[in-house]
Amino acid sequence: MSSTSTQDLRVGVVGAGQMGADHIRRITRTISGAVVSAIVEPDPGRAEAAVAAAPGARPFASIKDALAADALDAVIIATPGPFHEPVLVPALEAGMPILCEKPLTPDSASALRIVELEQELDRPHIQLGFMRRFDEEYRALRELIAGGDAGELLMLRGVHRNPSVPENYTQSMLITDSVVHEFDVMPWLAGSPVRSVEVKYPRRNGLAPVRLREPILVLIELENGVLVDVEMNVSVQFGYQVGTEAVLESGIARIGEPSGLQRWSNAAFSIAEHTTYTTRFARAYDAQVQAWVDAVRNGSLVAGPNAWDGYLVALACEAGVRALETAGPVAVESATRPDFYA
Ligand code: ISE
Repeated sequence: MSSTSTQDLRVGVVGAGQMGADHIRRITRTISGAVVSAIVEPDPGRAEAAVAAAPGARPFASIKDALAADALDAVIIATPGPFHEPVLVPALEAGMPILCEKPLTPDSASALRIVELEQELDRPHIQLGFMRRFDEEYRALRELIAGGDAGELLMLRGVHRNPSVPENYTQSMLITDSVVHEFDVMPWLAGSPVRSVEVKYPRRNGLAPVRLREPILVLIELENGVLVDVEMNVSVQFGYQVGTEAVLESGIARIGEPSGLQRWSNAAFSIAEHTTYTTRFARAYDAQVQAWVDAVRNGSLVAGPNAWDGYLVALACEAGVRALETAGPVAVESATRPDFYA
């Protein structure tokens, strides 16, 4: 349990569903220098459970009410993407530092509106919750690629497998809810933005819900010529896997292999496998939230992907959703990055 002090950052959490509840538990038990002081959650049952998990936190009906009561110093937004903009706008207008779960907003036009509003402040205030950038293996892979010891990066391969998905998960969410992470992390690994996105359909998994045509193979071309392929597969039943392989001129590097309990029994060898992202990326989420809290407390405010990164990902998602219905690559064209985000 983290100890609390009067200097602790007072964090308001908006949305106490799966990720919001996870962050509330994390801030209360693991993170140092912060407490959960306000919770905005319309569902009474969830709100009650969230307040019970965070001693001292007060429930509010809206972010505006929490801001008016001066109940927070910074905000975590963990509602579904379509509800981000109505929280981001008053929070930015109040000058709040923000950790916003992915996506920034559901489309590039609204993402650009947020980027424009943020530029009325003196510096970036929004960090995006692309937690993979805080995963130790992803960080090591990025360092290895940037170090150049194995030559230039040529290709990246990703596997992104979920055991199953909830009933509200639709075909376009293969892109906007799942591949969205690849649109952030692959350019970050390769040091180059997305140029085009193409989707190919292999044989359909008969175990997928009838509304989904998956798995899909996503081909992402980066501006520097690196080609990325991602297997997006959400009905694999057996576990949760996220892995990446980098093909370099004189070497191969791979991350995301199963690790943990090794077992020999019944004439077979096995290694424990994750079944959900909250355990697979638990350490990454901890590191992400701690880095954000530290950045807010030391005044730098952002310690990871920013709102401009969120805008670029929104553009790639739009191309990806179009690519679900289009033969061949769909181009991504971005506005010019303002110096504010340099
Ligand atoms: C989920 O929303 C996530 O963000 C996970 O990281 C991803 O693996 C999963 O496919 C999404 O549904």
